[in-house]
Amino acid sequence: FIPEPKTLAIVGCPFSGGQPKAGVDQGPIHLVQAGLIPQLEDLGWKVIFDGHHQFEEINVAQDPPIGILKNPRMVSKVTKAVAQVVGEHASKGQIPVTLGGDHSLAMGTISGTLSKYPDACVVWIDAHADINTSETTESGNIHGMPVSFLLGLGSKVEEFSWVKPLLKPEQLVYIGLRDVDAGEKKILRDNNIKAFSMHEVDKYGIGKVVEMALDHVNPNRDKPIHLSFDVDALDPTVAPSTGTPVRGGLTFREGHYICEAIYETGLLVALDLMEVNPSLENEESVKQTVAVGCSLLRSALGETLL
Ligand code: B3U
Ligand code: MN
Ligand code: MN
Repeated sequence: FIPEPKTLAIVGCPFSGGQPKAGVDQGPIHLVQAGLIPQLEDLGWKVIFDGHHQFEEINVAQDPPIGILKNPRMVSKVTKAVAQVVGEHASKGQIPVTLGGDHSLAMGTISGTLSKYPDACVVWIDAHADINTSETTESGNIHGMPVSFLLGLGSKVEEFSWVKPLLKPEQLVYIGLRDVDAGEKKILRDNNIKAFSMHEVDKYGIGKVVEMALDHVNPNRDKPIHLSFDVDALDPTVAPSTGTPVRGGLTFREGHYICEAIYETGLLVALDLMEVNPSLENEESVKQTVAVGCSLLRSALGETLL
């Protein structure tokens, strides 16, 4: 039995250390300034927001690469703090809504969710699989790796030993993939991880894809759901201001449909919106991307068309 929480906790995470482009740390500030909180209150939620996390106590004097992993100590410490905060909100029965920031933060958010709901499933919406290990990553950017840490794949990196491999492959499903590295494709295959790429979205339509995705991770529709939404899952014409745009993405409606369908299950326990970067593209693009971000969150939290 999962009590339906009526309270949201906004976890603003101005963090960019999992990738090289400045500005993604300003994503959460822009989302809140665009009116996200009153918009969610208008849907009937009690919304807690204690300000953006500054990670003040997190001080990493020197952070040379470990192997080729960039900013490993910083990413580890910040995501560990996020896990703590998300876990605390979840244990109070609140729905943590984490605003990124880059997607390395999901190492923290999902660890936090699983600490309270060990049987939760993860629905990961992204152009990318973010499942590189320290062996397969070519960029060394940790935002391309959080899923492998959560699953406990690849050789262990001591700095990240706090991340417990609590996620099992059958608890994870992807939608929207279209830029997956060769090493990642092998990982997905070897571990039998269910993924619906844009090919399947084209073939079956988004309604059927979401149904099949939920049938895989949540066949009886009785397990808590963590939705981790990377805004780059959307087509760059819909969400241009993001660090690694990939053409051929989800339409505005496909993205919103996913959020609406997850809300309709009544099983949502945690939500991430990641990779909004307000320093990329022009002012109009930034406004559009931030507005789409707010609107995806509203859809995942109960806004309906009728
Ligand atoms: N797979 C590549 C690219 C990438 C992953 N996530 C994003 N980009 N946003 C990597 O760097 O691991
Ligand atoms: Mn991502
Ligand atoms: Mn991505």
